[in-house]
Amino acid sequence: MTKFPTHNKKLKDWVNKMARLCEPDDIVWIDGSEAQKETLEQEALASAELIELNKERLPGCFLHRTAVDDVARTEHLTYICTRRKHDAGPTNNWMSPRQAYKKAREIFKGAMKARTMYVIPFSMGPVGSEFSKIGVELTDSRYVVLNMLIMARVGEAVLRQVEKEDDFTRCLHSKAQLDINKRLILHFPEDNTIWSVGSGYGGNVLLGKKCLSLRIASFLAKKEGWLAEHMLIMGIEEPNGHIEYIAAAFPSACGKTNLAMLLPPEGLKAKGYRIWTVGDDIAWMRVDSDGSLWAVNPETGFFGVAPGTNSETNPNMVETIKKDTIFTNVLLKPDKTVWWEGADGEVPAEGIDWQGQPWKPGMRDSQGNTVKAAHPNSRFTTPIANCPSASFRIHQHHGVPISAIIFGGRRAHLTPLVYESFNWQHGVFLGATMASELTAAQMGKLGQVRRDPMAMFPFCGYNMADYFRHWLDIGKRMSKYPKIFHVNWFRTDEKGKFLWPGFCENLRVLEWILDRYNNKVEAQKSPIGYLPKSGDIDLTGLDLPKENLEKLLSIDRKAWLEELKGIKEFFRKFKQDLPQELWQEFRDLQQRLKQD
Ligand code: GTP
Ligand code: SPV
Ligand code: MN
Repeated sequence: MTKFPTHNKKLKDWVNKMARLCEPDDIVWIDGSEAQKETLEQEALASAELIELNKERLPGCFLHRTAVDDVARTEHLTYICTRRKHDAGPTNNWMSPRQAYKKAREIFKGAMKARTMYVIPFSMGPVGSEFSKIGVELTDSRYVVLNMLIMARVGEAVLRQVEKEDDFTRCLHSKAQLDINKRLILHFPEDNTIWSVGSGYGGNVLLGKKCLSLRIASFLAKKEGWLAEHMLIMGIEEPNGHIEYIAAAFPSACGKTNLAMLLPPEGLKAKGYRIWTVGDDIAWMRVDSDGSLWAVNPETGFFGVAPGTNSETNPNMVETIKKDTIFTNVLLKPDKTVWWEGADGEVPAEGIDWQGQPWKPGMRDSQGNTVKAAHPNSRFTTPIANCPSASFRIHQHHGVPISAIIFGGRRAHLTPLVYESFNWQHGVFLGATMASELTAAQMGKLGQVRRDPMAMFPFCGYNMADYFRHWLDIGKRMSKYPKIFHVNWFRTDEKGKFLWPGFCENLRVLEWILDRYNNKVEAQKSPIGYLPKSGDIDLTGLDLPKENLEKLLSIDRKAWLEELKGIKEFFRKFKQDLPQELWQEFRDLQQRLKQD
């Protein structure tokens, strides 16, 4: 066995213990060096975990294919393992820690035989910032190591931090047999521990991301008085140089990445806005001594959705992924570049699809369905540092002050393009009652509407009723509130066509949001919140039929009263735990909808 590069007893004991369980042939400590990364890449090419891409056109880029039943987060195999079931709440799968460890131990036992166990010390957030959390992930997957090197701060400096803090989140991962029947994603918030086995898919195995930075972090955040959220963070620079920061929670594959790095649309160019990307998936926020809310992005990379990414929808991302990027489950072209549905350029005449099979456009499977070149949840892992809009404040320990919080979902009907909450408590109600149509980001029924409070349904590490209470409490601790808004880019007309062009045009809505924050425009009161007055969303240069905007901002009272039934059913799941304030908001909304 290799030498330990640390004297920390907790860490050494734990690594030894896990190695006895998993029985790897060897243990390698990841030091964050370029040389070690290159060695791992070479080994991954030799073992066929990675395929090298065109060195001239995609320098430093690789392709990886997962098992066909391992392409998205498996929420039904994801558990919160607290001693009391009640602490996991009605929205989480629960297992007792004793049973969970026992079940998983059987799968982990000897799982790393003939493999190397990598020890990855990582920091979520700048190393040493009081905002940051340290984790150590043990894994038998080089793909995981190489992804973690992009997504988190990894290496020596982190080890020194572990020694200083004498504490870290214990993250154990093994591919084991990649058997979906022996797959478990287990969280033990009370032990600061994560065990993931039987998967090789991003959200299940890059344990710093959803598992630590959302599920474990949300639990810690509740205890320590801050917020861990599924949110993008972006800065909007006005022509005078002033930058206003916003955070937005949209469910998986609902447009966080696109919004976080948009380029101003043609019609607004004259106004001279510039967008700065702080993060596209996770925000850690706390109330600072100035009484306002400050946010950091704990990650250093993007794990973005490939399909639909092109120079029109997301030019900054197209630029970012030209180098140092790992592509997962996309099409391999004969010239060793990659392609996906909705990518730039012509549809390739042939290639190797995400399942490793020869592919041609228009191919059909045995059931007559079109064979996709890339999996709908195919992704790329790429460093934020390569993004042209990367904010200069990414590494600042303090983060950025937040002026507005935006909640949003994918709703074909009902919710308007944008509306503003009456106050913080009403804003929390908007977040708590969010709903969205399911996407390919998790295994399950596409398109089905489910309630997804604050886009955290799959990621809250404790009872969501307590989470709502925590949001209400945070509001009481601030003297300068961000305003809370709700947006929906996905409303459709009778023919199912999107009413709003979306993507870069969304800046027009952000502009209204900031104008509201800065008291520059009035708004129109409606039963559900404040709506923009006609003319207050700048549509310069946009060819949007007038009736579209009317439809986008219309409120169908009957449909809203119907929606209340779904909300009531959802709230009732929390029994007496649901904060009374939210029932009050519910009754007030009901009354407003029935009035006038
Ligand atoms: P996760 O990484 O899964 O947490 O999701 P995300 O919210 O970052 O998702 P992403 O931005 O990658 O969303 C991708 C999907 O949203 C693609 O299908 C895009 O085409 C679609 N999308 C993004 N913005 C818009 C928009 O403004 N309008 C419409 N209609 N679609 C959009
Ligand atoms: C999501 O599904 O919300 C993601 C991708 O951001 S994953 O990390 O796979 O969960
Ligand atoms: Mn996400």
